[in-house]
Amino acid sequence: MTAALLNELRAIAGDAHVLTDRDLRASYETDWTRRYQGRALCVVRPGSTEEVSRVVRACAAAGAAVVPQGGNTGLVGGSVPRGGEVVLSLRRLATIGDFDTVSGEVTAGAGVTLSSLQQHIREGGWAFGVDLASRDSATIGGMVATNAGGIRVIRYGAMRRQVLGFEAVLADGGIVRRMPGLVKDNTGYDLGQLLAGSEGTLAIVTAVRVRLVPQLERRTVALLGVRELAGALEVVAAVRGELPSLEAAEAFFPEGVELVCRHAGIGLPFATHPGCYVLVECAGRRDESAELAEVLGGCAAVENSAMASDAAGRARLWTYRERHTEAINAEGIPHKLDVTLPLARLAEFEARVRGTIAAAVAGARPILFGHAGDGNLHVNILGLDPDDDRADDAVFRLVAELGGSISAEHGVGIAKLPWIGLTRSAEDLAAMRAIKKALDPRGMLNPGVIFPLE
Ligand code: 2HG
Ligand code: ZN
Repeated sequence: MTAALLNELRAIAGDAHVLTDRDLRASYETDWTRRYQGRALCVVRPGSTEEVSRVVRACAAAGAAVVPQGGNTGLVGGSVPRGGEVVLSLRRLATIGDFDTVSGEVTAGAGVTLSSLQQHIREGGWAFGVDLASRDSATIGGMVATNAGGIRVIRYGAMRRQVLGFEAVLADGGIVRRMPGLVKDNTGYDLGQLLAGSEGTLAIVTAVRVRLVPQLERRTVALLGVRELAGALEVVAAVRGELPSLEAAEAFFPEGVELVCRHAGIGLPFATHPGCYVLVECAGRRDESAELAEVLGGCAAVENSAMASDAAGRARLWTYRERHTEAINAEGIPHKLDVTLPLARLAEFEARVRGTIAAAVAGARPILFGHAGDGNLHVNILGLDPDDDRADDAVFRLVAELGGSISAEHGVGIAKLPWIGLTRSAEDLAAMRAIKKALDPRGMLNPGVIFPLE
């Protein structure tokens, strides 16, 4: 059976695009954190939507489950096999087409990386509303499938807000196309929005039509030191209230800055650490540094500040935030808990979570950072065995107690399966299961993600 399926996949995608060799499979079988890995039956790399459809049909006929994969930058184990599935890589669907410079819309194949989309639309004077540190590898299809957020959500929303049209392959191989999509279209259910955040469990996104945003060249970044997160939130609220050009509002702490400085070989931003760092970026058609400086001048919480409007200076300040993930990974294999809280409870969460982790596992090393404007913190924990979930459990329970969600922008994957019931009711889960059953009755698409294996 396996040999017959492999031959069929070769006939569809070509010999060179069915990888069975262990070394060739390896990078598709381990996720970015290295915490999640599994063996694939093979990796297949179809070159068109029709080929994706034929691959899915062939797998369905052979009873082989499919794990769709984009840039494999996911952090919750949702893009790698659990054992014996066919990994369907969408990276070859990398065509960018039909760029409408009047309406500000473009069509991207699922395998287009974020950075290549950004470069492509730049010349037409447009930008993309979602940006994130893994831009060189993360793909548009994967970003829709996970409803990725990133650093500009405060202004433009997460991935689902960018989607106007989509094309996807269903579990039986059928193709649904709503292309190019319309800004207004209330003809029944919005399947594109349903697929955003479905993590490859309902259908395989093969292309999307996305809305673009104006390219705003005049940018100012301010890195500030405040005593504690509550002060950072005051600063963000003040800037948000005064300057609609606010595009990013990030928070991080000395523990992470220490790691970044060591890893990147750079000095501390200020002579001594403040209790909490906050980075804000404003972007517009004209320079707004004076306005930003005035708002910040009125914020009593600000103890240190550095501002930059030139590209090199802005990049230097962003380094302290953007290099957290890689600096942490260089230290060991972290547990990554991407959580979100009501803004009003975020400071309380931050004040309690380190103690919660220490009480759960002595010696665990938490590093917190995230998108302060969205109530989203990335609680990274080093010093834990991959399978030791005592700290994860304690953190998720605290999140639930404070009215938050166990996944903000990274998804459920397999990492958060045991805790989904903490922040979703039984009725809610039953409705989600009914949708899964309706679209993928045999459970062939990314089994074990969001819902446990049956
Ligand atoms: C970020 O905000 C990403 O940089 C990754 O969401 C977060 O590494 C993480 O935990
Ligand atoms: Zn993030």
